[in-house]
Amino acid sequence: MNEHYPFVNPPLPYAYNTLEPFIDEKTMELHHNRHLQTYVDNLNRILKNYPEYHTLSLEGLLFYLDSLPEELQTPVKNNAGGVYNHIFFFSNMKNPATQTPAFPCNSYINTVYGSFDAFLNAFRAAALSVFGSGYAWLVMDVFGRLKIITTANQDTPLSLRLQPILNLDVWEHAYYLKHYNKRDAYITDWFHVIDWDKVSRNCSSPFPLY
Ligand code: MN3
Repeated sequence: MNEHYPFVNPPLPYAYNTLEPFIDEKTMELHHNRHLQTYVDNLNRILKNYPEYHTLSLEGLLFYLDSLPEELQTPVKNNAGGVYNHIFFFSNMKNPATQTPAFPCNSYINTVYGSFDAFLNAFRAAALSVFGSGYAWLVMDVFGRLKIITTANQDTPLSLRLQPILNLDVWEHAYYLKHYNKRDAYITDWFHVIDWDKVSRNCSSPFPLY
């Protein structure tokens, strides 16, 4: 994730069919091999003639979005965001997965939401509330407080100075082949493949200040 230009599409940390029957093989293949690949290719094309930014990481590009030349801001937001959000999403899934968070993540969640089930309900409601394309996120602010937010398109919490802990892609391409237009059924299936071991580590990792 800390690589810089030219960016590459890292292989998934599991096979395309690993998340079956919750998320189908064809969806994972198209999502990784076509959707994410397109964002990687576009980002490299956009940055090609700006060598001064070739040492910046994905996180750096997104964190410092406002400092980039104006003509780069929207294309970098969309495409570096598309790369970051997808790699993060793919890296937080596993099957079979640990179904509950570990300490201290579970304790943070209970403090804010009362219980793990209440957290899942709140996350589901947020994911259902995204109108059109975007993501639901669990993030941590600079004071270590957890929060559920939604973002449109390929916007990222990094640009809001928030640390990503967990995200769910609710663009239709993430679920349409298997779940058609039933986002709620997709969310229920996705709950089975959240890698809570990994997410719990995200809770404890330092804020990516650049
Ligand atoms: Mn997607």
